[in-house]
Amino acid sequence: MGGGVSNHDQNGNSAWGTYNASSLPYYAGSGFSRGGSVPWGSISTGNSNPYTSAPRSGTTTRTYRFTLSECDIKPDGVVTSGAVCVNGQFPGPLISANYGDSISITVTNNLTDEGTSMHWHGFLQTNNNQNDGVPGVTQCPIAPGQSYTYNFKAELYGSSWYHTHYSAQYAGGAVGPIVIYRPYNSAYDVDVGPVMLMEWYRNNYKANVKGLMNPIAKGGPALPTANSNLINGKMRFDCSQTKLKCDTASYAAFNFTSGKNHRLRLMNIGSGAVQKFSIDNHVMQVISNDYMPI
Ligand SMILES: [Cu+2]
Repeated sequence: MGGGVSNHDQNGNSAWGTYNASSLPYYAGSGFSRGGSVPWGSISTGNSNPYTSAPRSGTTTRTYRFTLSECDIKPDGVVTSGAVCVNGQFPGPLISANYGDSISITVTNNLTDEGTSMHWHGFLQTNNNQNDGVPGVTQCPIAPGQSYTYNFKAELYGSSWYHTHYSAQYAGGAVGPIVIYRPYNSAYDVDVGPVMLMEWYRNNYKANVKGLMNPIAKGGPALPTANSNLINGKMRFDCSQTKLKCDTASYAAFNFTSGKNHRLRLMNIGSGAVQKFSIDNHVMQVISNDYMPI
């Protein structure tokens, strides 16, 4: 049993799950107005096919730089080893764009002993396989010390996430949210932003992968058991239940305003677990699923 853990020790440079995480705007950039001129023009969920109607010209390129490296974090207050962070953050920074924008992301691999690649979950990458981020299939891994720039279009809209696609690096923390602003099919007052759910393993992801790859002759795959379930990278483990070094961690916190209608962008950023989500005494309405308005 120890003292409280600082936000930096718990999640590196990430502000997700703290009151410092600001709510999201209605669109990326300036020069627009809600209910007036919007980046996607006259496209609405009622008059368009989300798969084919992305604006084709006059859009902006959103540029990001990601560096992957090992990091010292304690998402649930218990010491871990071999975690991987994007820009020193867990969860990683937000990628956001307007529907139809171009996105350019340079990924630098600062790991010392593994390749990497980054996958943009849910995008179709039409005629753009080489930017899908699957090592051994659509690209060679990015070698340690090297960079690769991904270019793709925000061809769908809604909420999703990105993750490394090499080994199980993403079970160790190399994940983050994607938000593509879009025509809305339901009114809301406040965009609370990503609510990222993820199971967390005390064991290094390398040890878990080794267990999963165990040959049948040697007893077969050993399924790892998660130790905590995180919301925006945070949970408080009961320190009386472990002999490992453990400090009192913070729960995820969100800003809500009484009487307002809030949009939550739920993401399962875990590597294995199915998640259930509800809020006591509140009703939720599903308005979108996997980049598809409902
Ligand atoms: Cu994915």
